[in-house]
Amino acid sequence: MSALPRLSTNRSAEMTNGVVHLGVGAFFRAHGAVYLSELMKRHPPNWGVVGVSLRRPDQRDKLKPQGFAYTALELSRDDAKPQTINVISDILVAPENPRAVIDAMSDRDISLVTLTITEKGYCLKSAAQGLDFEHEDIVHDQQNLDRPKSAIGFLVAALAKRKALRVRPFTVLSCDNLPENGKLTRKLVVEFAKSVDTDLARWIETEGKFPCSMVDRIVPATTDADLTKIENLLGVHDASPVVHEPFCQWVIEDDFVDGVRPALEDVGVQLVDDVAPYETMKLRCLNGTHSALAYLGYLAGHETISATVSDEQIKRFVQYLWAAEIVPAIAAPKNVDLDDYCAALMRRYENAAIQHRTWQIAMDGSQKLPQRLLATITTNLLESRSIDGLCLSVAAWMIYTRGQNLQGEPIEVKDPLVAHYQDIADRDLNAPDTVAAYLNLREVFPTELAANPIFRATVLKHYNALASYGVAKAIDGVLE
Ligand code: CS2
Repeated sequence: MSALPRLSTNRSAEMTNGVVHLGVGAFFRAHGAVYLSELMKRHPPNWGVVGVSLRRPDQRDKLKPQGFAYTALELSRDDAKPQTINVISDILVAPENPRAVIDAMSDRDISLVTLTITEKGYCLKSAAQGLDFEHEDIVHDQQNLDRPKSAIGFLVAALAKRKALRVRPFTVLSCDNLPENGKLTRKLVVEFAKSVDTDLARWIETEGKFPCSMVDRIVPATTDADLTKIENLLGVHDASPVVHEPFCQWVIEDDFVDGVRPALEDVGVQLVDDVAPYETMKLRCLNGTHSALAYLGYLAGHETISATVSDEQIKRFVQYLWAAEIVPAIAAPKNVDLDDYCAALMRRYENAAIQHRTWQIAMDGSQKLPQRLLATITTNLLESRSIDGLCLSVAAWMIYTRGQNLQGEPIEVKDPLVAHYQDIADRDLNAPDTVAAYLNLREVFPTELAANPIFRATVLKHYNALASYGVAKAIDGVLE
């Protein structure tokens, strides 16, 4: 226990809540909450946040004794800038009291519900197939809508309560790295609502708003070393700070229920008519290469992204991926030069003050690959462009999720499909059969792509190269 005084809140007594946020992990606390905190300094403080932890009490337990204030520490190569964030007024732990969450969401002062629940929090069967009605939380919520477990269940339960109380719906703002995240969330909420109450589904369809958004800031998991850094900088103990890079971007489709929203444009948020070009750029240029770096970097023995790109050959590989396989496949948003965007991304990756573990990004690959890598592969196949570097990245994911690195040491694989990967490994198949078994995972690979002979052969070629010769030689095979 630290001998230093605890960080405490100096929140304005006038602050009222306007937002409920589901998923109070490090990303939201270093991104959306930072924008809202900035906003509250200039406007009447009526966009305070009630946070909801859908699973564990840890965040609430750490933050409650400090009045839900915490430090956001911006780290660049030669500077560390702490800022106290004071916009969260409470954190509700859903499993302890799901009704309290529904009540908070149906409060008429709340006009916005934001979400950072990660890809798997949406309980998707696959992007094309929609909601997974066999998911245990969805099955549970259909039968117990008064005490849901899933985010989708909470959204529907709270919207139902608002409808019954004749309160306007809140706007649902998804802030997760999924394509057309707003449209997708609308689709899942309406599908679920239809399965419990068709009138409600119709009301949500006609009255509800689900703007799409693109969010961007690199936020590694907080470590004990970060806690110490903050103690040294501020002379206080903060039980749950967040660390982040200087870069920050939030692009939101300007489509809110009755036009009611925080004036986020005053604090640098871009409110636009169409988020799609921003989102495609970010998912494919940033998240696509992030996943490639995570698997290849981990297999090459690198612990962090900055260490991975300090390997000159891997750096050249990422630059090749952008130039030859990713950028030519996408349309730039207005006034954005994609080459400049990618060059800036490389500088962000090189920021060694941010210790972003390859293992952290490698997590939940089954939920990430489709929008980050496979979508670009599909475009390139249609447009007869190279898919070599992207397929090497997919092959690296296959090797990684077998659960052993190239030296035969165990890897702790975190992914909803981990049992399937284990099953494939246990069958002790040869390389072509292993690749075929992976390509049969319909949760990840769309049928048409999985059947494409060029794609199959290219993944197998790189799988063999990686398994036989390691990362450096496999990359050589793409770059030469
Ligand atoms: C990362 C993202 O963990 C991951 O999968 O690719 O969290 C990434 O850091 C953010 O999307 C950056 O905005």
